[in-house]
Amino acid sequence: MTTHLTHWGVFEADSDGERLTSVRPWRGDPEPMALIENVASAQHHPTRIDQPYVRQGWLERGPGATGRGDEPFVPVSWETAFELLSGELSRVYREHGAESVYGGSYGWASAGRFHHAQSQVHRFLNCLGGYVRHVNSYSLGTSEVLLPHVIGSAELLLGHATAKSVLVEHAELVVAFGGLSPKNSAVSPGGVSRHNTKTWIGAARARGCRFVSISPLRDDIPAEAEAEWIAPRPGSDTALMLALAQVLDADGLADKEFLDRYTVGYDRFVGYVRGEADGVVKDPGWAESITGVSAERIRTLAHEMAAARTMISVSWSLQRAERGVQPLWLGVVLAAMLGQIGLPGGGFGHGYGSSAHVGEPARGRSVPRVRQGSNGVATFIPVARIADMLLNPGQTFDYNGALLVYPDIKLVYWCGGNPFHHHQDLARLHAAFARPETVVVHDAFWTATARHADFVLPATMSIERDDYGAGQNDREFFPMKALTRPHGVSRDDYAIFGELAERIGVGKEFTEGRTVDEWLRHLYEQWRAEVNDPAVPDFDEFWDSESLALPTPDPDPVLLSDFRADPERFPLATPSGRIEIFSATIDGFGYADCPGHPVWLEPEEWLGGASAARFPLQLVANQPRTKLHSQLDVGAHSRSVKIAGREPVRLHPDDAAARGLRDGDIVRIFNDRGSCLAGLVIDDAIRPQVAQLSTGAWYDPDPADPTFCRHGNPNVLTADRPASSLSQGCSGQLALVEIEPHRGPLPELAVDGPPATIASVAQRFS
Ligand code: PGD
Repeated sequence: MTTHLTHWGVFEADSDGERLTSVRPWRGDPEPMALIENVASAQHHPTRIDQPYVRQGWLERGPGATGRGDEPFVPVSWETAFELLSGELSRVYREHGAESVYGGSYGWASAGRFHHAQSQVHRFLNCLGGYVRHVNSYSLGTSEVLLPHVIGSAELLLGHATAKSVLVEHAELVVAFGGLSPKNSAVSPGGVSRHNTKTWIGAARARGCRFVSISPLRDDIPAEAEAEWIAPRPGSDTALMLALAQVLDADGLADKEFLDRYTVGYDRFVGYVRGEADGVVKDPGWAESITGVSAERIRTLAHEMAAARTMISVSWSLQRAERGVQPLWLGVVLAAMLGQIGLPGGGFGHGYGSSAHVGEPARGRSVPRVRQGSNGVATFIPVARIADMLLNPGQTFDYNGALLVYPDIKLVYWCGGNPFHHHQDLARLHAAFARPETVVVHDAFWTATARHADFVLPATMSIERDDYGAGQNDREFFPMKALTRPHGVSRDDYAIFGELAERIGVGKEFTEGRTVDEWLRHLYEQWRAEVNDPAVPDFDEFWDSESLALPTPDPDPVLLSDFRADPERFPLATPSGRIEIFSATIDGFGYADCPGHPVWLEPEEWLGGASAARFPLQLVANQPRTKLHSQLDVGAHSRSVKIAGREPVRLHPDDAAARGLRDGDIVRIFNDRGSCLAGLVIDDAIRPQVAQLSTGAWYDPDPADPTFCRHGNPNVLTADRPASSLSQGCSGQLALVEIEPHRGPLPELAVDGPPATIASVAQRFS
């Protein structure tokens, strides 16, 4: 029996060396997740990549895009793959330079610090001279850009939030914009050992805390919260928040003392709320017509917030949308108006329901990690601008006050991510991936991204290699011993890069002459020396232990308590040192879609807009419940909820009835960008006029039509439109759609098996 860490939890497993024979939740986890069932069932699935492959056209004609994503693959030996790919990398770096290589390679990959896929690919490409990188994430692309202007740093809210234990003890009212989703808070980058969402929410409720969940989905908060459910039109939370601010101001409930001492720009903001410039008072009546929430409830909620110790929580999903800057900024503004920032149980939180690590006390120390080296290329893109970059080399674009230029990319190297899962408007991404001369992908599975590559190199799963890891703010550091041998002839990303580096002449720089075992020891012992704590054992003792407990110096932190106590001594890292309700910096950028303080700006796609006449349902493309992103979509738990193999879409009974749809029907969801099939689940936990189709079904395009996904990937429907000029962040959470019954025979899926391969060509190249 050995334990193993995943982003979604720790499990104990028995193995016969080839496969896991039994998998159980780790004894230490009070709320284990069924997601662990995906691991063993996916390991030897037919979609596992068993050996290296090269696209037929690339083998026969050399670098060039024609046929990418459509042609069959040729199985080749590792020797052939290394020979061809090392030659191609050398050619591209020699002929076009490092700025022609996109190595941003976004993705969650697997838990484990040494085999962290992005660290490995970045280190490798840095040894070759560098690469065009990405900044920010799909999760938090807007927060990461906005929050430094408003409170000085995003990390404050993510890594140093008021602890959940403090909320349990002190919060009287939690107003959760975007809910407190139990499925999202079960996951954390790098792993989570003890799930606790239901526990802390149940304990707070038992103490008398009230929860108000503001979301189109009733189950965006656990039943333990016994929450009041308020369901505004998706994308209209900004108007609701402005009306709450208006009541606080008009009814004399705003904490003037706090606003004067700790913030700047309130006057500019409150003038807007009062309608001084545009003549529109942002009162509850105004907000009711936008949000659909009764003016009376908005008014009473503002009073309840002012009367109680109130935590305003904004989920990450709210900023992953068009105009995503506004509700996030307003969450901070409302908390400032209540004057409770820095007090236990009050103030502002961002992501208590979005990732397990938010609200866990910060660890006193990090864990060992691989050094990525230095990048010889300065050029970067905000991560969600990948398709724009590939389609528009040389074009300029805005980002956080700068005017940047897209580079001309010849080679894309992806390792540990699935852009044909995570990006918006997949047909457009399909067109963008037809631009580079060569695309290289390492993955364990035949994802849609692997199918859009020229070189497909089989990577091990984390259960097939030795590693160690700990999630962000998680208190357990786990040895992760290999549980089985690798599937087929797959290799660790490190081994693949090591061999390529050797052939290109930078082997010593990449491997520093160490095997995996030597790296694990070296990094651990280096870390142990830095930590200098007698309680930390040597590597051998750690390796044979179940886990090592990591200290948390302050188990019950309160966000910004030091700033509240002494704002002169502990200023924020904003230009004013205070909370910026009006940011002169952002105002100075002159973006029409992002002025200097939060405002209501109609999104292009929302139920109150003109396009809702043709597409009257708001699609919520949120995170899935039965897998992490697209990972292990072929696993047993993920498959258990599919309907005729398609991803489930949830719809309110009234909307289903209006379309003559029945539970279990296969439906077609469509808009002007694309369409997909899905299996219908009728559920009154969904707000009327909303359809919920989570992300994660592997994109399975009709061979003749990349806009049509046969499996149910919502990203054929979402727009590749930045959340704002400021952030250029992902806005994939919402889109307008219509739904109708699927007519005609059900098309077969192709993505649940391997792609077409040609062995006869292989013989010529072996
Ligand atoms: P994953 O499915 O986790 O999705 O996008 P991301 O690309 O991170 O992809 C990880 C891939 O890495 C998998 O294919 C897995 O098999 C592979 N992998 C795992 N371990 C290894 C390894 O060791 N080596 C190699 N080479 N490969 C490995 C997630 C992204 O999607 C995120 S973070 C968010 S928040 C976004 N959310 C939304 C959303 O809310 N709505 C929409 N419409 N779209 C979104 N997309 C974004």
